[in-house]
Amino acid sequence: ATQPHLLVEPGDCHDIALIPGDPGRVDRIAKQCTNVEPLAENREYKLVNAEYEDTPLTICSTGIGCPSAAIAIEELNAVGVETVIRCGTTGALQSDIEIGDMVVATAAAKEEGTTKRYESAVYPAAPDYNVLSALVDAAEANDEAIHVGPIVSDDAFYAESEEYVDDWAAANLLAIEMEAAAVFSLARRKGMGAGAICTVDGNLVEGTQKGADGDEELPPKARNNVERAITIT
Ligand code: GMP
Repeated sequence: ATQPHLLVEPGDCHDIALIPGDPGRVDRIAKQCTNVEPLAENREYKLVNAEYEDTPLTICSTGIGCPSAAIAIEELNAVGVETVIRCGTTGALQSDIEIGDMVVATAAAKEEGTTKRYESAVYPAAPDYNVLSALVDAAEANDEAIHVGPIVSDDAFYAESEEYVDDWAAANLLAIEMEAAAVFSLARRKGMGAGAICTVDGNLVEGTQKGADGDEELPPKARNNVERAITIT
């Protein structure tokens, strides 16, 4: 049946989906692909099918936050997608992580309400090992500045105060974003593969906030990296 939010049905999508948060990034990723075929567009969800170096993929935006990302994972699963890779943005929590660097998540703290509706907070939000190692290998092969480690998925962008940021930084979490916990937890529950590679768009401990400019993008090299990563998974 046609899914109520993504507006796709079984058979429409490829096995692997790249899932940025921003629907605008769907087009920017698709520009680097061939055989681009628009699938659907509704609210924050934009979907296209495409090929990157002979690998067929679906690109689907999740919107901002775990509630919206959880709907995307549920409906991608319902139409047969097997692997989801979040390629988004994140704010650095360590001073040695620079804007434009990449963060590959080995876990996501569940600082959000969505996964608690599915399971107790003791269940881990972690990527699939095969996807994780493929992302690291691909990023290293591309000579990216990458940082591999745990991140936190928060619900409240504008409540990330200095004290709050310092707390997570002291725990040696690398970065903060808003979707990975839901992506990892739901994918695990559904038996899907999941991973996340995010470009750093600000440094919260250095006081460099995410830019107000909506068209700050992944640097071209980073975008290539994200897509190369896909071909390896
Ligand atoms: O601007 C919020 C969106 O970008 C969300 O989709 C987050 O995943 C991501 N993001 C990038 N940088 C940050 C940040 O510093 N804090 C939070 N909460 N989200 C960020």
